Amino acid sequence: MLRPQDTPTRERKSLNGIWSFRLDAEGAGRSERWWNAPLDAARAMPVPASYNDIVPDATVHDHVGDAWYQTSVRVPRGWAGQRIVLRFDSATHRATVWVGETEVMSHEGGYTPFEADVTAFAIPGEEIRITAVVNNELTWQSVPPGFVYDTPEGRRQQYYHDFFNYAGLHRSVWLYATPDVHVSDVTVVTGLDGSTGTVAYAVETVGAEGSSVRVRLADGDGTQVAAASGATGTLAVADVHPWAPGDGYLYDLVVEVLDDDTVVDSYSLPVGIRTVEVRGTQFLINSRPFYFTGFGKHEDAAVRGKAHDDALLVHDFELMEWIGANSFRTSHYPYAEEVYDYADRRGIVIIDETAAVGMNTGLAGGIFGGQGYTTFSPDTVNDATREVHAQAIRELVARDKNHPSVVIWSIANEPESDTPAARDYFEPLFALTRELDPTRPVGFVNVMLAPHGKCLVSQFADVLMLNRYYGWYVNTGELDSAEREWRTELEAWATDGKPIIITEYGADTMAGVHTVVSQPWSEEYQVDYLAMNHRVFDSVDAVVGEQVWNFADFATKPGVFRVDGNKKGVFTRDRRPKSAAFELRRRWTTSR
Ligand code: GCB
Repeated sequence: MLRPQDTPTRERKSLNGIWSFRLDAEGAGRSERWWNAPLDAARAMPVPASYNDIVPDATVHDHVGDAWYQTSVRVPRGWAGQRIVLRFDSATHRATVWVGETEVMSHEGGYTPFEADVTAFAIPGEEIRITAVVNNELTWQSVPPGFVYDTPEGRRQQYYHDFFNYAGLHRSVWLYATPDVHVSDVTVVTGLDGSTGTVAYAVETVGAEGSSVRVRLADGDGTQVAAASGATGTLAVADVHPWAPGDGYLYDLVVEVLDDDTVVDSYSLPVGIRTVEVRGTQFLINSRPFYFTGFGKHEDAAVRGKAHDDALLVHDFELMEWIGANSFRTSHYPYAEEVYDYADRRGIVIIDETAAVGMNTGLAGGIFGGQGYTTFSPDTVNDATREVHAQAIRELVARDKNHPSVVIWSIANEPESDTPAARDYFEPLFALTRELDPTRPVGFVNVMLAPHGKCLVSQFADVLMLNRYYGWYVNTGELDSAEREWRTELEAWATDGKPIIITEYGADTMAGVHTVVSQPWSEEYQVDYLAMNHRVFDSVDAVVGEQVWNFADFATKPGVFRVDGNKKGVFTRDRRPKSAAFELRRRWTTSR
């Protein structure tokens, strides 16, 4: 799905700002048709933002159910005769939207965009009321899964992932206009052949019968380097400047629909020309071995929760550059599109993940309250869940397929993967992902409970991605035995002959806690823990990357294992460095 743009033929209007907002735990709004009038008893709510931390009130913070958002906007009068589209960059975890009294769309899944043609209701020059009901309930058929249960004190929600279930309108909302005849999708696949780059393109259009398509590729200085006619084709770029890690060089592909010589629609796509390949145990970008350094991150910050924020985006990328990180994983859901655009420009490499996290009741078992559920069963994660998961993969690939920064699709984080049911669940999802995008390696993130020899899902992956906590959740405080056991397991994985990326290793650390004898939770222990891991990685050739868990401390639900959230950050939640930051910087900025 193409992002809204301002081009010679297109215009967009941001609907960000302060909206009216009302919680609806009883679900009365749907039967009382709250969209039909200005929201009663509404309070102010910023968009984009998670609503949870905006108001100092537990009923907002811990709300389970519907939440209503409403705003009014005047449709630009210059849009007469245009096709007008209403687009939500995300609504977590699902939403239904009305324009005036008409329902225009519903969407399942909290981290990908959705839109509707609202031309019929959006009269240029007139005001329209936009109402969205956003629901944050997790079920066994949502991605991520969870369940809601009743208590005498009200409804509660249980989920198996380790971050707070922030909800609301986390990203921008747009009204935009395109011509009736318009470009509806563009796909590019790039290649390198010596000093020549190739850009295979495919353009989809709507209403363009009798029109023609023209594409023009310009370099970073705006000089045209290639052009072609037709909806599909391949452009050749002599003396190509490839996109590469640390060198986010982008060309600009302008796609035009022409009626004779008149440009009817115009869309512009940044294109980075690069290749990605798995060869043996190597991960190659532009045919050169690439070693991932960086983090698993979260979209998470004080007050705004999971909302996209340009200031944090740029700050985080500056910190990543400072520390020598060349990559990150969008743990554990697709991030805002602004993040990928910026990663393209900065030459930062992304492992792009779906929101399929916490599909593992074993992880939350025992004292965490797994409550005896089996992960895969007709009553829990089942065929219907898999269809929702498949749709999440389709939407992820459709949204992010053109980003040079995205080099791996991660279809799940730490699902149960040591049972035949898990194998049967995942095999078709790997096939689907490869069918949607044959150009990028596909993987999933393996959990410690499914070590080498037990995991039945890693056989389908191009790249092995492992989360391991030797020295933290096991061998706690005992880095010597942790090192020995970790090395033994990693050497076993290396026999699979695939590249291995350690997608998580980390130790909770309270900033400011220091111990002379290195102890868990101290800054010294985090440093020693990372150093131990690095000795293990450096002794196994198949390891092609290390991403520390986590870039920064982040919010979780309360729990006896969490002190004001997860403290495995190398930076605090407000981005102050712990001692480990300086150690990582030493390792990652000295050339390997
Ligand atoms: C994991 C999960 C991550 C958690 C982390 C932890 O394995 O993938 O979401 O936050 O462990 O800190 O326990």
